[in-house]
Amino acid sequence: MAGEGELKLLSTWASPWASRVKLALHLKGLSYENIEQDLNSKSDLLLAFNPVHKKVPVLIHNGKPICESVVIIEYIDEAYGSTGPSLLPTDPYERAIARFWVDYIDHKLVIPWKVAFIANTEEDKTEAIKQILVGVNVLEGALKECSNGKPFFGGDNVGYVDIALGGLLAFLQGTEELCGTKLFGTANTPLLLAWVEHFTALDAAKVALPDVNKLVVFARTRRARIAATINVSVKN
Ligand SMILES: N[C@@H](CCC(=O)N[C@@H](CS)C(=O)NCC(=O)O)C(=O)O
Repeated sequence: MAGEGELKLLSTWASPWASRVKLALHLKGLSYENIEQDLNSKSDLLLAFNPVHKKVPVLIHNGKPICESVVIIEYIDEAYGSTGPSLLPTDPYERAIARFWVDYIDHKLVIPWKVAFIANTEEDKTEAIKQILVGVNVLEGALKECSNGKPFFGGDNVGYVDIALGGLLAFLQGTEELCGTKLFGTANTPLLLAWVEHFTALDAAKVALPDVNKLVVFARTRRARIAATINVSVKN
């Protein structure tokens, strides 16, 4: 059967993409072996199982690798269809809508977030933050539409969009410290603010998400390293 057998996850504790997969695995009630990776010195296992991108997360199911967080979540949902709750809606139209919002999160939140995080001019940073805030406001509207007054994008239960956004949550919560802007507020995003409370209270979130303060320290160190690399390559 597709959903039987051994699950291993190549991940790092700070990776929001790996957090997505951990959330999906916990929500489905699946046990797995987590194999923490050192991205500064990539393991033979990671290079062998994700030779194209050489990135985490990689889920290894009965010895076969699956890469890319959203592909992995959909795989888990399909391969373990009869185990735990469904993560994607069963209705094709609702599935398409959920996929649309996950794509929106990856393009309209994540891309400008990365720019704001490493921007070396105030102008670039301000523009990127403006784009993130537009994205957050659009997501507030999406939550209103998708949730029908329930706590999650998936309604009463956590679904695909919740997992995709939830994996990023520790980074989004650290945005004020890392980029100088608070993303969720009572005035502009009351629904997302309530969503954060509901989401962080889940057992799966407690297990899968990193500590925000630890993540902020880690991200600052990483940013300093990226800045040093850029300076070196500019000088060369
Ligand atoms: N689109 C990928 C992103 C994965 C990703 O960027 N992983 C980072 C860790 S957060 C990584 O492994 N980076 C290693 C590298 O870039 O060499 C996904 O959704 O899984």
